[in-house]
Amino acid sequence: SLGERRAKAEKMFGLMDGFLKNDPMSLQKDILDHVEYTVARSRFNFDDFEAFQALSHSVRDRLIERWHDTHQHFKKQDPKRLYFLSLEFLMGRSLSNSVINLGIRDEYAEALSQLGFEYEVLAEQEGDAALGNGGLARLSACQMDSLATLDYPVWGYGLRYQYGLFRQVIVDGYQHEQPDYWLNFGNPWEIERIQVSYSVKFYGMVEEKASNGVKYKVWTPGETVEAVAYDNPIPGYGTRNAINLRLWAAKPSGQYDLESYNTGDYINAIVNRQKAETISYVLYPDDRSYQGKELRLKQQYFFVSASVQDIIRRFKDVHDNFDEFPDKVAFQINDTHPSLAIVEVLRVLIDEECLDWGKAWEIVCRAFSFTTHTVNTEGLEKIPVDLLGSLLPRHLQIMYDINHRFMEDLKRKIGQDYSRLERMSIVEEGIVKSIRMANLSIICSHTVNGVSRVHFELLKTRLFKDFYDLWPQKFQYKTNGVTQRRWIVVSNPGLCSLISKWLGTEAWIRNVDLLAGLREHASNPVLQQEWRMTKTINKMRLADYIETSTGVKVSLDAMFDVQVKRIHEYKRQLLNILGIIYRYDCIKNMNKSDRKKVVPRVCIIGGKAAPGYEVAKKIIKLCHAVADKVNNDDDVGDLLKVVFIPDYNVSVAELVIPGSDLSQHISTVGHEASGTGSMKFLMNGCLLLATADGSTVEIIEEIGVENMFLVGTKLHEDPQSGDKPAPGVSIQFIRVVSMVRNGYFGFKEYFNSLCDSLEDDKDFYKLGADFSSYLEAQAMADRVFVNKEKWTCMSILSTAGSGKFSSDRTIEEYAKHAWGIEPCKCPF
Ligand code: H2P
Repeated sequence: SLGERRAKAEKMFGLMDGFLKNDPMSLQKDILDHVEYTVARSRFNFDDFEAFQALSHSVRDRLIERWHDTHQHFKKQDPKRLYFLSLEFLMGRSLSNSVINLGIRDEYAEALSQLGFEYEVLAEQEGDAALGNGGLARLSACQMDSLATLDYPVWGYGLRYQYGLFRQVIVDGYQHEQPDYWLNFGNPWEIERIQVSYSVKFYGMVEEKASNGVKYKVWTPGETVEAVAYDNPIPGYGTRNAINLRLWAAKPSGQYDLESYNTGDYINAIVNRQKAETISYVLYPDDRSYQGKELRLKQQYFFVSASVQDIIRRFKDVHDNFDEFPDKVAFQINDTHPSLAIVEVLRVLIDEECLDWGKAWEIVCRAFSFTTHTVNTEGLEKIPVDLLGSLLPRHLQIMYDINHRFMEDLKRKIGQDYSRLERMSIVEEGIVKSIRMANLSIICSHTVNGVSRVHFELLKTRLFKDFYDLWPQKFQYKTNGVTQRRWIVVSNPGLCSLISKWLGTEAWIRNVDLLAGLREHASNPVLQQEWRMTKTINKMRLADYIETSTGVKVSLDAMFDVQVKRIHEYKRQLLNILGIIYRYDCIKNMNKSDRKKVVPRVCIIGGKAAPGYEVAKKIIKLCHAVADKVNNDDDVGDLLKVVFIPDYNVSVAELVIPGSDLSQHISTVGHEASGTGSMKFLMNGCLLLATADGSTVEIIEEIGVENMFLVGTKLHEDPQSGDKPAPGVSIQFIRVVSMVRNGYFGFKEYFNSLCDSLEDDKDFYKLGADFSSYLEAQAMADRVFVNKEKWTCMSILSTAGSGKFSSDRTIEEYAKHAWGIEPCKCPF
């Protein structure tokens, strides 16, 4: 019985050492044990990488203790749990984050130094877990940190890609993609759970059967693949709670196809089975065009099916009917990528658990909450009906059933408004008949969330207007946030201690609103001095990195002006580069004495272009072409340097963000759903040069427009003012574009199409219209930068005003207004 097993376990616990100890002596012993037994190197002879491995295993042991206790506690309490489904998690490195959240960083640093190793050097050995593309994926990672810290009973679910986001290599200024086989050197942070596996079915056919006059559907699959769980403990900060991120890997199914083995083609039979593993091989490096890709759809269903089986199994462990399901289970779907989960739960409830449609439908509608991260209709996922019908025949039937009922209901409400009915239908007719995943998600979820207030307005008035008019109560927004643990405590230790010193407490690490307490000291010359000193140290770190990664030497006196994010036309890295050309041209045309007045700049750009996105790749090349010219021009020297940091990822961000003075977030108004990079810079006291787009509008409200450099549309104007006719294009704009066009930076032919796209009527992202205002904002930044007191004050006020943009706040809002979950804190 359970009681007996418990008593036995208690007794066995006495045989263990009890919980692991965290004094430096015990940590040393532990690290050496792992060197000897886990890494299997001699304790007399191991290098930095092996020391890092042993160190990670030692930290992992401590994580596992908390993680077990947390799950034991959740089991006992049986609270309503949240299941966070996302196809992307951009976790970055785990070591530093773990030791900080566990509260044992200093102890480890001391233990290592006694062994003759330096903690920072070992931490640098770790590669990034890059299982995602950009903002959406990093948001999931930040939210997991907050969920753990705030003690919520949560499970994250995703895919364990063998190849993460490609590595970006720059050759002659062009981007090349190389595979990121991140598991090559092992992954100490995951726990392989070979016994936790589920069969996932694909293809085949559906038959209708009847028993005792009741009709039911039977799906006989054509292919079965096994999903095996890999668990990744996520520790909270200042709590014993550690939650689980369960990632699925595909393995060939154990159900043998006797036929092919018996025909004697043993080798081929094995090779074919092995193909199953390809499902979880590779992350799609593009968030624009999954449309119609069979493998992508397979990935989606594979991850969803395994997760749903796991979740229902856990529920059934303690409940013998589904009445309480929506009171115990909340699903969060991160964009439409996991939205097949809705249909899968319906299918399991109806076909396997034999619930009737009405009951199953009610359960589903109470369980799912959906967040969209998109602004454009074109960005919404559609799956061709043919593809769905062949891969998931039963699911397609269920989607048609949902749609039929929805359409009938809608007709009763709105009458015969066929064009509206057509727009709201799950099924899109047309050359390629498709399923609209967003419509499906909205219809079946209790909450539809935007990621900033401006995004919410766009959802209501444009993207999902028809649905908003029907169900206004479903629509909400929770402005995105980022975790201050990763983005200040881990990545900017200098600033972290400075803040704690001036606030007299470390409590802000859990309650970030306390940062507002810095406001009263913003003009204090002592704090200002210390603040600048911290920045300089971070700039030194960054300057070293720039030199090793690009060969360019930069001056610490220059303003470090940074734009790092995925390369995309709407994010307008091109506007930045044209601004740099303008600056260069001005310097060239100045006499010597005027040059003395120029505020020196280092313009830093970083980010990856999706492999098939030609325009984005040209933008990267242009950046390099301009850098080549500028950096080798003796007239310019340290007044202007341009660097493109290759292979931008989370750990590079941890270095770049604390070391920047100014950061750019200049998307065309109405195009960025939220933006989260800006929040990380803000927390680190970097001034923003930004358009009033996405969450920047809310940042301005928090810090005041006078504490940043606004580009373009003013706050009081409608975010949709992007629709107004563009103001005239300036002479400066015409000049810089013609410099590129005429081959001033070389590669004339190659850049031709970029220049064409900037002509009046083709300038979709309004670079021409915003150029003058952009230059004004840049000039203003120069003027303020020379006034050190003013700049530092604005910088302190940026950090002080960043409290709202913690993912802790976002998660509290979701918990209260979307998921209905309560904290479940594991006793210490
Ligand atoms: C996306 C949006 C951002 C948003 C983020 C998280 C898809 O990320 O475009 O505006 O902040 O999701 O909600 P990104 O472009 O950075 O990859």
